[in-house]
Amino acid sequence: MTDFAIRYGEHVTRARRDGRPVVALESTIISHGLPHPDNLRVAHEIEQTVRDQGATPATIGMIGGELVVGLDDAQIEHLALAEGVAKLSVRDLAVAAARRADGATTVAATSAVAAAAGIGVFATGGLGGVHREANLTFDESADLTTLAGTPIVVVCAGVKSILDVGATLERLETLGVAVAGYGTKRFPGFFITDGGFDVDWGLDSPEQVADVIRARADHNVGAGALILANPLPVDQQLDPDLHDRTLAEGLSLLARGGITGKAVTPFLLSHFHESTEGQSLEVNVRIILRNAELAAKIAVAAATPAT
Ligand code: PSU
Ligand code: MN
Repeated sequence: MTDFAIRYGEHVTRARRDGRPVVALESTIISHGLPHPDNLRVAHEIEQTVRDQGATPATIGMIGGELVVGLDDAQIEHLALAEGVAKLSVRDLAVAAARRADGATTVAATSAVAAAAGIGVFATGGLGGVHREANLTFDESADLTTLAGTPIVVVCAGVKSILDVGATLERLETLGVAVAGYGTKRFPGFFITDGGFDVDWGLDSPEQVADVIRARADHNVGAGALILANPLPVDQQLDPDLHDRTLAEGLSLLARGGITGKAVTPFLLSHFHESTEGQSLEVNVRIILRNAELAAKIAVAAATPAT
């Protein structure tokens, strides 16, 4: 008999047993989205932020082929610091397990695993989406198609501003993924507060989001995710001019370097972090921590019986 079953960290097993709120967290931001050594510190800060709100963090990733929901500190440190940690989307999970790989899970893989584990709320930084010039490269993140069939709330700051935001919103509509702004009906652009597009719905409190979760469960119609877009306050965003310059430069380096596929997102993020001398990194960390806090509040509200 083989056994590739999902493993649960002890803290997550206890929380599930007692019916306490759990928030899923991804590991690609740790291994591939943030530079060393900040990534390890931030990974712990994210978990602490979730705990401070009374929820249990379940960081998801793969260690030696074991798919783990609720990595412990040593496992998180390993994914943060080891060389050669794979970036795993959903399609990679079984192959990586069979090869006994170490891997970090993307939004797509983390949401799919979290939903399989019965976790309803997930916090990340920015969603993957349709890349600029996707009409030529066909580069659209598997985050989108996976979320079409995954009943989970993803708290994010919109899609990364390195993407084609308008095209991504169109694809989310086609794919049946719900989108709501948190406290706004403008869709944020990750590093920048306003991504330039309206959304149809605004939700204003963790309780309102918990009601959406309940309505979806009661209706039992459709299986798509809810993307809850939580913008940074304007005074905390990356300076929009600096943002636009850095992005233009990054995109031309990308073209010159012939960088494609799953290397694109990590390349652009690290270009931002280097060429803004850490300003974008600070913003990125702020985004993730704010989303972790909101996700934890939603998980707590969803675990509290509605009155
Ligand atoms: N958000 C961040 N930093 C990241 C990512 C999201 O703040 O590094 C990661 C997520 O794991 C997302 C992935 O799923 O980037 C998208 O990669 P791609 O475009 O190759 O699908
Ligand atoms: Mn891609």
